[in-house]
Amino acid sequence: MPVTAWSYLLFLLPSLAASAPSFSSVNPRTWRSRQASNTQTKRWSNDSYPTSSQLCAAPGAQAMNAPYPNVWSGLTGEETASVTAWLFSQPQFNLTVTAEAGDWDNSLLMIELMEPNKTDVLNYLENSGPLPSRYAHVIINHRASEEPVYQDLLVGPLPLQHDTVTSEPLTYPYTRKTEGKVRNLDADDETWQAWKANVSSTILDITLDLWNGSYLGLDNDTLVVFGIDPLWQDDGITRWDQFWNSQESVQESLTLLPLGLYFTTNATGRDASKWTLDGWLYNSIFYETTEAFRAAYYSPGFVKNGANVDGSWAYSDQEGEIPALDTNFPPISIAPSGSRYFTDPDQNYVKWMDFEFYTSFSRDTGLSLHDIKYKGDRIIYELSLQEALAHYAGNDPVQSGTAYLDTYYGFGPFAFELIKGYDCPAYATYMNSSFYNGETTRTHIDSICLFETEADYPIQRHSTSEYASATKNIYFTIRTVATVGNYDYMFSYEFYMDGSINIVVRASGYIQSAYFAKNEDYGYQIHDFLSGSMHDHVLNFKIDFDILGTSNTMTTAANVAATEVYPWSKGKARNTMKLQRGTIENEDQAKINWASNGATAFTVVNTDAKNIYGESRGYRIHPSSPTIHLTVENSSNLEKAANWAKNDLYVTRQKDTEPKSSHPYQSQDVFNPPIDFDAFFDGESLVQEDIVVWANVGMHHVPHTGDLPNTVFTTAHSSLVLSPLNYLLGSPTRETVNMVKLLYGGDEGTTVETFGQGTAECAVPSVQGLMPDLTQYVGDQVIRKFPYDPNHPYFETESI
Ligand SMILES: *[C@@H]1O[C@H](CO)[C@@H](O)[C@H](O)[C@H]1NC(C)=O
Ligand SMILES: *[C@@H]1O[C@H](CO)[C@@H](O)[C@H](O)[C@H]1NC(C)=O
Ligand SMILES: *[C@@H]1O[C@H](CO)[C@@H](O)[C@H](O)[C@H]1NC(C)=O
Ligand SMILES: *[C@@H]1O[C@H](CO)[C@@H](O)[C@H](O)[C@H]1NC(C)=O
Ligand SMILES: *[C@@H]1O[C@H](CO)[C@@H](O)[C@H](O)[C@H]1NC(C)=O
Ligand SMILES: *[C@@H]1O[C@H](CO)[C@@H](O)[C@H](O)[C@H]1NC(C)=O
Ligand SMILES: *[C@@H]1O[C@H](CO)[C@@H](O)[C@H](O)[C@H]1NC(C)=O
Ligand SMILES: *[C@@H]1O[C@H](CO)[C@@H](O)[C@H](O)[C@H]1NC(C)=O
Ligand SMILES: *[C@@H]1O[C@H](CO)[C@@H](O)[C@H](O)[C@H]1NC(C)=O
Ligand SMILES: [Cu+2]
Repeated sequence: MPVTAWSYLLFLLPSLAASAPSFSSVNPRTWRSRQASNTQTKRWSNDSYPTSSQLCAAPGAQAMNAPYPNVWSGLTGEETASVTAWLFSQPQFNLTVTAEAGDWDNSLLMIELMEPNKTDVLNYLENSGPLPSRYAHVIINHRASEEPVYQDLLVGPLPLQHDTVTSEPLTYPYTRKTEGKVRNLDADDETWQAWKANVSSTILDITLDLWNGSYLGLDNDTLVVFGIDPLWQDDGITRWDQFWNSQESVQESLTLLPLGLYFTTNATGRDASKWTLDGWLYNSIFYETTEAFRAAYYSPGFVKNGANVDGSWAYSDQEGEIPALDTNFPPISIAPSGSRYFTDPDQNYVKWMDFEFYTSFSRDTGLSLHDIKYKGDRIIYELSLQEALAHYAGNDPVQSGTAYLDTYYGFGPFAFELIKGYDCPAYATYMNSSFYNGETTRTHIDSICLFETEADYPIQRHSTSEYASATKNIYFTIRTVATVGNYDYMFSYEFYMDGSINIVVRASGYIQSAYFAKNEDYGYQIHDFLSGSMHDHVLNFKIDFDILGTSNTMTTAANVAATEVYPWSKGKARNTMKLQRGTIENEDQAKINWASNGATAFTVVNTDAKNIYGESRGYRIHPSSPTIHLTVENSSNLEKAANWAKNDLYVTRQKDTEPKSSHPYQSQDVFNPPIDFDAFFDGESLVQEDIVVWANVGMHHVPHTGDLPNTVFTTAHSSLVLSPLNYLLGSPTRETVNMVKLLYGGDEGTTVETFGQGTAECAVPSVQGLMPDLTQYVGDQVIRKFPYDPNHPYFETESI
């Protein structure tokens, strides 16, 4: 979340193009018949551990062919290069190569696959219809204009044939019909940097006196200036900015170093000569002019507060006394038989036990899952992050004015290479992710991990005086981490043997803190002059359920208190409870909060698919750890830009015109954003229709001293679980052999029944040998797309 002007400068709007599907004229049927699984298991090379017994399997997923080509996979390198070349050849776009583009040049921000319409994909999958045609989604940063805009375009069909290429404004996924254009409030970034330095230089005497520091727009600046996001848009464009101390080491402590001096600028329009400095704020006193501030500063009795200064308190390195035995190597898991799942790396397809799905990767939201099947039937068409909000509050205008909508920065570009053995178990397998940035495709190697692991509790047990039984709880995870500015979001999708899917978000990294002065109502004082600035994290997920077909209904079952007279109660009323069944009939009823006391179960069912007992088969959705919606009502920062954050969950009719709840440039026009989520709700029936659930996870985060130096994943954690409800006739957890039954207490001693469990009679290399070689960590790979030379694709390699 919190990336601010400083990092925004560095990362100016990259984008995506994921790895390449090979498309041939296959339909799902013919493709499936070609499917062959290759279960050959790789073994550890025995140079590190020669042994007479067989070596345990090395990591690496089993290979198989996906049942059909991944229609959600990103553009191939050639496709991206062809679209780039075509765009540069069209005079109407008037493009300048990104590296040379200034504030008044048009440049190419993004090229990625336009996700195909569900209508077309289902026609392909279910009616042997044609493969959906492929289009590129392009965003041009149109700045050669008095009114700069981001222009969303659709270019295609792919592959581009030069005489049939069409490009049109992309409008159908947005509720606002403005030809795919969104105004760009950040077009004048270079000018803005100069403005900030100019303002700051006018009080150099004061910054030197207060902090022995300067911000003059020079390389040797010792202060940083950044402020609100979104900008205030109710009366022209208002900015508020704050001085921050700069970090003194490689550790990114900047957001812990606020200095408590703020200024506001009316930055309306592109002509900086018309911008005005509208005042200063220090120690809760507002000064309308620099002269007034300076006069007060040099007056007797002016109160100067202290500075937050970088130091080891803000560093995440080991510090303090090492606990007893902590230097002994801790427990680790191993996968002696190798991976027990399949992937088709060319198609980004994954299969584990009775689950299978495809993945895609986008600039805005990172990893998405598609066509999730359980026991051969689709249960979810799409499971994807939509947006992440971090809404702050405070007694100062910068905290009060901050409500990051993080798809602006994008999750894709910040999904860095994972740290093997730390972010994911040592034996995990990995996928790469790619995104488009400034005429290059960047690849983050090993940025998505896949692994099975054993929970620290069994999924089932029971015991009596005669027997004891238990079943291991082995589950499968696909995970990615995005470090968006100071914050690290870990996204995990976990699949369990009971048929449930857990959507888990964790947060770590640096908090964005506030200056302590008079901020008690908005956070705790956590360091010398520091307040942990209160904020809400709300993350919206799209869950497009398809339970045994697309005709689905959201039902409710509430535990309600009741007073009942029964035939057997001899006329006496009994105080008790009942199950109250209901249905979310239409979109007027479809903005939902979790019931108090967890009373109501929400389940997406197919009422035409009843089990033998007459109950509708379905999947329930419920929090598996606390979730929240936004505390702030009618946010002055967000206006209509995050209407999805007001409730816990929503149900809408699936529409090709409503594929997403948010757009990366919502922050640029909060009163009239590209997608007003409220506009999805127009009273339509939701009974046995193709419905989509939009559900929020998140946390109220009031940082305390334990958030220093970094927030920890244990408590900054929120999750939702989707679990079968009357979906099968019994528990599918009985299918695994990884269970045991002990018959004991009889005359013959104890019998151990293992149900045909596999054994692990193999040797591992030394335990140290199981640990990955972290010197192989490489950052990202950059492949130039324009000018494109397929024979010499590597243009530069640098980390971001
Ligand atoms: C690996 O171990 C086997 C069995 O001990 C041995 O026959 C073989 O030569 C070893 N291979 C290498 C490359 O050391
Ligand atoms: C094309 O962009 C340049 C700046 O890169 C600008 O000076 C020029 O006016 C633009 N041309 C047109 C026709 O808009
Ligand atoms: C996807 O659906 C939208 C809305 O119906 C439509 O405008 C668009 O043309 C469709 N895209 C394709 C590639 O058919
Ligand atoms: C910053 O100050 C310099 C020197 O006075 C001036 O040339 C420039 O136009 C100013 N920039 C802005 C954005 O105000
Ligand atoms: C002030 O900063 C300068 C350079 O940034 C440094 O050389 C000097 O030692 C500092 N003075 C104090 C008193 O910290
Ligand atoms: C910073 O750099 C400028 C320009 O190079 C120089 O004039 C100034 O003295 C430097 N300031 C410090 C504190 O080193
Ligand atoms: C900012 O300046 C514009 C004119 O450039 C003006 O219309 C607007 O009212 C000003 N806003 C504020 C908050 O002063
Ligand atoms: C990831 O990229 C690296 C470097 O190009 C490549 O060696 C590796 O095979 C890729 N991994 C997958 C799973 O495609
Ligand atoms: C928010 O807006 C709604 C609808 O306009 C209104 O009913 C409610 O009172 C407002 N709440 C606040 C705190 O302004
Ligand atoms: Cu937080």
